[in-house]
Amino acid sequence: MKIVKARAHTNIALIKYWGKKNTDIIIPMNNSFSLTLDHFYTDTKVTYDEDLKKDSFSLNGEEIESQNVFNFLDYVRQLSGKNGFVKVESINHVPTTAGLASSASAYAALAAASSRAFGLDLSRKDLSRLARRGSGSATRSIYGGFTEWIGGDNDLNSYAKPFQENVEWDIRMIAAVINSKPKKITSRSGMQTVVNTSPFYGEWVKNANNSIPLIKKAILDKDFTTFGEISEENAMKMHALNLTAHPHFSYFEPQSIEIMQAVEQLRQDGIEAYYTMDAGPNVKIICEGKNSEVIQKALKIKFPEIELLESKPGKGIQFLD
Ligand code: FM0
Repeated sequence: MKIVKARAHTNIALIKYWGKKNTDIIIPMNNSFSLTLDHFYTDTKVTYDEDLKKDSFSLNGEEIESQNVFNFLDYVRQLSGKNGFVKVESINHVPTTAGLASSASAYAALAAASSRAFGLDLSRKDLSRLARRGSGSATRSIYGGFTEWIGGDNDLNSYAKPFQENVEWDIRMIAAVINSKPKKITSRSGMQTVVNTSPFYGEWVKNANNSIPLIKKAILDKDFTTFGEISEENAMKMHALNLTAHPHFSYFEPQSIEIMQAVEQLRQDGIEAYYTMDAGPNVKIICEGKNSEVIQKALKIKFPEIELLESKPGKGIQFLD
């Protein structure tokens, strides 16, 4: 019997991954770039036990029959050359109301804990390749701080690379949690619809790839204006793409737009803040630590009902005792 526990944090993409060239092993169309966050994480315990008759998976104490998780475990078993089964117990420390993507931290933690439980000792690069097969964004959650996913074109050359693991810059991300129940289009299906039908998809790929050296330079220069503008513009391009798909769709809710406008107003008032959005209605605000409080106060006055969750840069994968 072998028990391994691992913790992985979520990440927020500043240059988004939005489309695959290989949907089986998850090879993305473009490189992406993210910041790992400290506030949201998944702890996963994997028990390898020769006496188990099949794999099992529980999330926050509830048994879940997830074919994606079981397929992932089959792959790890095959890599390890072993025949035994595992019991997987995950706890998501992502506030349930947040509606934030948790597949990134989930598959990064599962890759780390399950591979070690099956007796494998993978490098971080190989853990990143493994996590990628569970969910694309998980590729980047192996590392802390600023991370790039080199898209590549096959299983061997598609993995994340740390750009700056220990971020010395006081960057914050404030998630503005909107309480709505919009029709859910998963990132998995949304991005594929876009790849298959948007006439502008090729331009997106070029633009996203070109933005990565620019955002890296802004980070090295600690040029927050350029950093924020590149992030915000990339997010808006991704969301614009969704409107050009067939069938077209959008993750914007009325309140998402109101919050983005409030951030623009803050900028006009001289307080620097930028926004980004993923495959859901919540708005994530990027700012420097010195402005975080005033931004949160301003948003609380305008939108007293929304929840604000602040994160700082977070760590990469950790094995727990
Ligand atoms: O994180 O189909 O990883 O780069 O969050 O599981 O590979 O859930 F804004 C969207 C993440 C997409 C951008 O997609 O998809 C990003 C997004 P999967 P994911």
